[in-house]
Amino acid sequence: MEREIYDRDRAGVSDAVLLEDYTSDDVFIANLQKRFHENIIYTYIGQVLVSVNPYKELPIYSEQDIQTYRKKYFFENPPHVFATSDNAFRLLIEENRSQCILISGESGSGKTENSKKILQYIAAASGHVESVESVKDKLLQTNPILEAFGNAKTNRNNNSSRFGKYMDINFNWQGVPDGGDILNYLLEKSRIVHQNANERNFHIFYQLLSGGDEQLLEKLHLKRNFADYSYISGGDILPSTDKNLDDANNFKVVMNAMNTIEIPKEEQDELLDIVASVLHLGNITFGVGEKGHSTVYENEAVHAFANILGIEFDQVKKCLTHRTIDAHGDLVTSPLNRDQSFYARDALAKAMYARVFDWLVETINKSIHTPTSTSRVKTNHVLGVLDIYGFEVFETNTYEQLCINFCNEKLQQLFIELTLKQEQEEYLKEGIEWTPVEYFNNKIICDLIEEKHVGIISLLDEECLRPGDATDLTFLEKMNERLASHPHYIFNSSRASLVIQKLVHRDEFQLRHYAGDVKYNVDGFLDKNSDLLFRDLKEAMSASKNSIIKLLFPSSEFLLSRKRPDTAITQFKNSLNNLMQILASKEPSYIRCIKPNQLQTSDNFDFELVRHQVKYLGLMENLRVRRAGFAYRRTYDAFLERYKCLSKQTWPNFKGNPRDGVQIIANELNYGADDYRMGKTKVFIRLPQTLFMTEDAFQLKKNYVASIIQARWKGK
Ligand code: AD9
Ligand code: MG
Repeated sequence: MEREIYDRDRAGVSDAVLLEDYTSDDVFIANLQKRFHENIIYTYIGQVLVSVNPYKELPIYSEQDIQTYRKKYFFENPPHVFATSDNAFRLLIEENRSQCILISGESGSGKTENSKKILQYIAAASGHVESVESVKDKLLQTNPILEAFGNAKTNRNNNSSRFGKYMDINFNWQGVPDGGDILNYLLEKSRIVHQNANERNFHIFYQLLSGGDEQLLEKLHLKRNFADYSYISGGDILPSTDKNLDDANNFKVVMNAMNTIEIPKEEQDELLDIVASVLHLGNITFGVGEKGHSTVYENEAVHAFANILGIEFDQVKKCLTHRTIDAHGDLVTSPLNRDQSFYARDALAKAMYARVFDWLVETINKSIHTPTSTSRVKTNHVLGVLDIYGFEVFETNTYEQLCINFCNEKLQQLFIELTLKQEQEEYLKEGIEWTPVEYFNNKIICDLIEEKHVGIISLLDEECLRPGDATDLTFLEKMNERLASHPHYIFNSSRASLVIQKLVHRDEFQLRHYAGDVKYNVDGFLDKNSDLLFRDLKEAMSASKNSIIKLLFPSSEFLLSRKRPDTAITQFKNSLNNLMQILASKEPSYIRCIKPNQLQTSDNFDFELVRHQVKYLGLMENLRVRRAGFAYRRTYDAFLERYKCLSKQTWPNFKGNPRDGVQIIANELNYGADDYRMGKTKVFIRLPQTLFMTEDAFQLKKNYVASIIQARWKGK
């Protein structure tokens, strides 16, 4: 039976480029809504895939669905993440052009789920080759491990990724994945020591307590009760019915995945030792002793912590209550007060966990690196997938949001570089008449944040390194003074308008981002950016018998280096710039994810919530640019090869110049003069409708020919 694939207009339009009024966000969103209520969650804007989280399992990801999208042109099937995957996969394999798929959207919009579908598609579509099955399996199994350590339940998403992730999948000459490489960004380490109401710490803590057997828990001095551990009982500790939060079962899944990744048993044990030791660390408390100095309450937690990590008990006590400073070569030790001890304890917990997370990523990388080349391979056979936080605009935005929104500005820059510029250049190269589209170039905002010496990051670093009385507010004053005249920097001053004075408080500044205005509160900026760890803590860690901890806190860090390490935001900036270089060397595809409601329920489409996301994802601008140009283009050869059956003059073989052949078909199908342009090597089609019409004629012809052949066959 002929399968119905031409459901383009079954609900709304499958490509927003087809909307009559493409300037109205109401119309655009109504189209998404209509489709959503028909369980059609994917829609295109040209080549960009828009995905709306259905919050329910839809039967659209089966093996048969994979086959439907295998080796098909983009426009032959309804929009789908498999179409985006197939398109990238084929450009990679058939044309040797390395690819990346960039997924963005706010928390809970479905980025991670879509990224998993891409991996599922690639694993299935690349066929069954015995020698690499184990590599594919490993690639798939990286997810449960990283999710256990890097995901948590938040108010926005029960399985929220609290880190950004970029994964390269490498392919061998047969077009089969034979390795990969993962880069991770900005783990939200503050979650280790604090969670908001109804949120949780990272999954692994609950998994260990729920899924570890008696013997293991005894060895780790742990009880099965979440409420016993202060680091994980601040938020939500109630049992949940969410499958993502089936902790006991997920523990087994994670441990199995570690076996698949071939993390040696001893390292697995040491890893769990560290997880347990962080729980114990959180239970260490302090009192006030002589002269107001901090003292450690000698409870079970201190013993357990020292014991598990193999650090002398006295050294643990000392490092949590003292601070040693290297004053021009002289080591000077002074006691901490109680508050400082709590601060040191939390800083240690965060550093331990964040470093272990990096170690885990590196360990996974060692296991999945391509056998033929040991590290970061620079072949053309690479498909990258970026699953990273979208723009964040909350009631209160702070240091973390600045980092995240900076990242989004950089990605927008890349989008402009790779897509808009490239598009305009192609028209020029092909000699197509073309009025350049106006678009806002956000370079000015990237510069405002990252330019050397004058940008926000430099000013923040300057304040962090300045000895003496630097505070969050002196940092703000400095920015207000130096950036006062910048058109994208807004702040409260006696000279500002009353509206701004009311809007932006004295401890805030506002940035005019490409997607809209965001206010940032400076509270905590210096502390988070300096990210200091007292020397005594590093020294104690480096004395640990746990070989992972020993490796992660090398003595060289406090013995040799006098130079301060880069600040957190500078490290982030450098890793982002590195990422931009990696992405710029590839051809991008975009998936923009949308969350339909805040309640995480199915069949509920909150129009205003979606409007907000459409704005911050820049979708209307996407659509405007796409409409202004030509939606599709194809080389004359490729176009003729597919559609030559549509004219007697070109069928079965056209002997002349392919350009003339395409012209014959365009005439035959009555293309309007404005519907297409003939370039030097390609035909450019303005709207998908024209292409759909061509494709429909092609399908009709194909069916007609097939029925004639069938009739003849029967007649015989
Ligand atoms: V976060 O920034 O990491 O907090 P994501 O990654 O954007 O976020 P995620 O992919 O984790 O969101 O999706 C959230 C939840 O929505 C998932 O746990 C699923 O329960 C649900 N979801 C998302 N996409 C789909 C889908 N295509 N089909 C069914 C989905 N459920
Ligand atoms: Mg995610």
